[in-house]
Amino acid sequence: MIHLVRDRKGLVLVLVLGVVALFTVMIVNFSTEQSFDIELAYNFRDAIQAQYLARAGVEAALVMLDQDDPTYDSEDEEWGGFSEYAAVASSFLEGPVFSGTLSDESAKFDLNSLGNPEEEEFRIAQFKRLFFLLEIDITEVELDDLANAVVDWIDPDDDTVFGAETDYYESLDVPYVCKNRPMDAPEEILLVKGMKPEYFYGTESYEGIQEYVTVSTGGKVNINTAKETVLRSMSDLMTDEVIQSILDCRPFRELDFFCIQGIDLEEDTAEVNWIKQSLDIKSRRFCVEAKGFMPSGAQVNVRAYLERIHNKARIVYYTIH
Ligand SMILES: [Ca+2]
Ligand SMILES: [Ca+2]
Repeated sequence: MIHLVRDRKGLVLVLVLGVVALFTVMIVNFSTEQSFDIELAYNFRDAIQAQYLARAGVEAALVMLDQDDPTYDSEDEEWGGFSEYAAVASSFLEGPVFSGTLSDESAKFDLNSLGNPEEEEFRIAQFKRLFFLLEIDITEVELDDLANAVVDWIDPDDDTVFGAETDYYESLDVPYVCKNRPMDAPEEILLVKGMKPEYFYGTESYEGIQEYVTVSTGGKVNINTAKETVLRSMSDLMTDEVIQSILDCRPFRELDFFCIQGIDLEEDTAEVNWIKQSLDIKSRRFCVEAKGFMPSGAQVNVRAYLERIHNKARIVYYTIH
């Protein structure tokens, strides 16, 4: 614990979270000077403080990514220890609790890559393989229809070939229009024809796709951080031997595949070339989940997607739940 506190990044977190302490003083003064219901004011104060506590976590993640080496990304870097730093920083707060995780979104399958016509064939196959690997209870026909409907949801036209476009969505009891643009968050897939909540969140008998899908990473998967199931979903050529050798070779500091066994990556086929093109060693999109918790029970969870462009991280999506 002590070495973490002394660490530069740990101190950054402590400093950022110190803002919360200042905010506490401000809010206390505010609430005691009012004549209206004090308890209401305290509840309001705690909710706001929990919110700022979570927000401070997002700021800390931004600082961490700004200081990170952008030439490669792997969990043995300092950002991979975000939850530990958060725990240390939280121990400096008397009463309030802060916790959080920082994860690489390029570890997952980018649903928006289904909208890229150049690789549609491989992406649809990957989407379907992911459902198969997770043993999701869906028939082949239903899965074909769902994959086509996701493509239609994202593609800019309103021409239905095999999937569903605005005509279908406008005919629903609660009508809405087809997005015809990339998804902003993975949960958006729940709006697509044929997608059931259990496919996303899972059931007692199978895991849903929630932890394996993302949006707008650019489509490439980071070979350093990718979940095994995501790597496996790319192709039938990604056998146990290939996956194990990738895990053994980590972390990759350069984009070379000499270390990978069990697949001939020199083979000049469309599938092998697509696999190579779809792998990377760095990421531009990260997700921070931050939770602020006050002793009174007030709790705020924040999820933010952070995008790092030209070595500068910024928030591109922010939700409080
Ligand atoms: Ca890095
Ligand atoms: Ca469309």
